[in-house]
Amino acid sequence: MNVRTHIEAVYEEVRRRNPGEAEFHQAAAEVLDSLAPALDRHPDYAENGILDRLCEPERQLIFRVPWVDDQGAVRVNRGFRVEFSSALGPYKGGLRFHPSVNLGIVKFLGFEQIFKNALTGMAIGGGKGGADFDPKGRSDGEIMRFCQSFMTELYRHLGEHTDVPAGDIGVGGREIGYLFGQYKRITNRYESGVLTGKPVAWGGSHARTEATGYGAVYFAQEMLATRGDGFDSRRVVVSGSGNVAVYAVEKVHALGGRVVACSDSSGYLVDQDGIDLELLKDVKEVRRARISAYAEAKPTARFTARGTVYDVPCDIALPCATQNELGREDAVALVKNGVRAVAEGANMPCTPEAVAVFREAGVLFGPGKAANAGGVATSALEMQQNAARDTWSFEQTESRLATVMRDVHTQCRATAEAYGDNPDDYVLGANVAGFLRVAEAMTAQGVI
Ligand code: NDP
Ligand code: 2IT
Repeated sequence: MNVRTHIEAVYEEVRRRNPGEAEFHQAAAEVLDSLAPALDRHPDYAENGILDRLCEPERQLIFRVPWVDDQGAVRVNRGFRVEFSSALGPYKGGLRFHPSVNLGIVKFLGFEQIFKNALTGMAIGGGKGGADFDPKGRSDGEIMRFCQSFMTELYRHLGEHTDVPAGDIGVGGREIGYLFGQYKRITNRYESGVLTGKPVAWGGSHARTEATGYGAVYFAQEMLATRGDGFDSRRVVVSGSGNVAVYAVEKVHALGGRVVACSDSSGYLVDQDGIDLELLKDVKEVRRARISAYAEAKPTARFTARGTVYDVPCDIALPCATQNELGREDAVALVKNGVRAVAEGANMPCTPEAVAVFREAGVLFGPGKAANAGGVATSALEMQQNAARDTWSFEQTESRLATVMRDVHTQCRATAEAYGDNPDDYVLGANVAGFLRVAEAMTAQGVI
């Protein structure tokens, strides 16, 4: 079988079977484009239909989520859970609550999650879910009722050995708490390991809140170290100002760098003094306000509603908001301003055209499935602690996270070298290394 023809046929089937799901097509193309050298060396993978099976989720759930708002009006949202692959462990991946959520977006995220989770070396399969619910401006009571209704359907598909959700955009500790409470009530089981990202006070892991942002910075640090470089005294731009962004800022500052800009969907903020982390946390985590509130509180800061955060000159860029937020023009601006490294804290924030610009310019580029793997890796550490009814210290957990990120980085480079000709090709390295681990398990488990 000609490997390239096979890959092309699998991609055509993805497009035919999932019409209109642009983000899923994009994520599938990105992985499939890397896999020819792996299939060349393992002809049995094509014969066993590994790619054909990987591109079709094991199970896809779509359900109605009715709830009552504070005015007494009935609202209806659409809930999703795509259980993509259980080759390496229970389905694992976050829940996203955002008005843009649709099946194609959940599928792209679930597909990415398969390879990301494989890269961590842990026993977790891939899945993702969420709802087209907009939490902005909703009261705690409305959030609680929504989460309870969401879980009233989803609980029957979950379990610590079956499917273990966590947070993503719009889902943090508060939502995980409400979801867990409803799961417990319906099942009459205190099953700690059924959700991760729980508050530390009752079964959550230390360092899970920080893990994705910290991990992305560790990954960038490893990439920079290959060129004798680091964060010290470097100017950094972070997009977004949510969970991943805030803790990326925290770790950059701990390593001696200076984050000069961050953003949210309303615009971006420049503070050449360096982002004041306490103020940022107060605005985003405590007050749940817009980022412009930061500029109102700090005279050195400037808020801009137009343009993009990538216009701000920097040495290192960490996109931590959402998919396709960094396009070709942004990449050109970053390169023109001398960017040295880009690590994706978000899932697929850089468009393929932007990635091509970085590649041509020789900019170090860490794709999300490697660079943001620290979040799900620490979720797997939370599952380990729950299974053992144990609690590790912050230091112990963070040190395990740092080791995982170093290992992911080493694995990407080694695989890029073994299957291509450039160890800096982290895209090839991450895709092939993740794929090989999943493909081996699928082969051993037979055609299922
Ligand atoms: P949060 O909800 O905490 O923060 C999201 C941030 O991104 C906010 O600043 C938000 O701005 C901005 N944003 C979201 N959607 C858009 C949009 N359509 N346009 C512009 N800005 C947007 O989410 P997280 O920090 O958890 O997630 C950020 C990214 O990281 C996502 O891609 C997620 O999939 C990825 N990720 C998250 C992990 C985790 O552990 N949480 C793990 C690995 C990856 P606004 O408030 O204005 O909407
Ligand atoms: O994209 C991701 O890896 C996450 N949102 C975290 C998933 C998890 O299960 O911790």
